Amino acid sequence: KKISILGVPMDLGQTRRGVDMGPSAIRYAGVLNRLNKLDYDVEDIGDIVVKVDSLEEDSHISLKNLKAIARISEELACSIQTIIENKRFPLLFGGDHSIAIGTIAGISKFYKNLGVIWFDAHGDLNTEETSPSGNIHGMPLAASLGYGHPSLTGIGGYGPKVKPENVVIIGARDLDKGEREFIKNKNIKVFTMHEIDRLGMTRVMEESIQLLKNRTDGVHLSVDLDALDPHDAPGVGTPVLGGISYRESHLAMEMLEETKLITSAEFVEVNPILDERNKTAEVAVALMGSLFGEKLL
Ligand code: DIR
Ligand code: MN
Ligand code: MN
Ligand code: MN
Repeated sequence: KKISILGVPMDLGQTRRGVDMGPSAIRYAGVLNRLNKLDYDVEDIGDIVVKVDSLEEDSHISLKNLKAIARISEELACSIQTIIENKRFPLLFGGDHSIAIGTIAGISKFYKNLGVIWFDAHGDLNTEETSPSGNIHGMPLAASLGYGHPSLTGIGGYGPKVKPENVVIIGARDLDKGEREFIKNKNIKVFTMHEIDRLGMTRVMEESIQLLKNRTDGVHLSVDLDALDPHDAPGVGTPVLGGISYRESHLAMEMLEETKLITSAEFVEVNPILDERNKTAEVAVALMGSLFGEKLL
């Protein structure tokens, strides 16, 4: 398989500084060596340029950095399209989770029924109306489903990108009121930490894979590092106690690898300023190892 790595050093979707350094931290944690060892043809095409013009934003809009995020998302969607046209697997490094709007806009054009597996402590299902923060990193999944500001839902010139029945959220433990209603109304499959505790990660992954396997023609994996317990992944902007353990997260990646279901992936919210000796970037790279076929024996 051929992999193209693309960094998206965008921190405009939230207010903690440092997540723009995520791509460097992940590269520094040795991702290229790790994937090369697995006999992949890996190319690193560098980072998207994230330039901010302070005069660009409209102060009447409650969504923070809306125009810049929309502009960068369009560029990201274009870059991803090129990667897929070259028959390569897009592997993205964030940046905060708002990058997923552009990622999914680029990918979804190639699939009639794109599936999405969303590892996150949060739902990222807010819209302008329901968001408690105005932070766009809390909205990318809603935008991809076609809900939210038209500048976000219309990236790539089309939408919705994903159908609610093709989405699985895993690891949720901090959902806003509006997000809970959204999940109920749209009947979105969510494995909260409660289900992970009760069923075990094995069953959760078996059910997720079963759900998406026959229904989708490609599956995007979106990993917010805050899905993991802050003990294992402290370098994130919005840590929430009681998350997925290091081993559970690896088991999930290993099971996905066995099924060969995943056709694109992104690892987001790594914030080296909040991290402990690059631990969170190292966890992200280790998870990529498992996702791409590293075996314990
Ligand atoms: C919260 C936090 N639900 C919001 N979201 C986070 O601002 O919309 N997403 N942290 O990763
Ligand atoms: Mn997220
Ligand atoms: Mn999150
Ligand atoms: Mn986030």
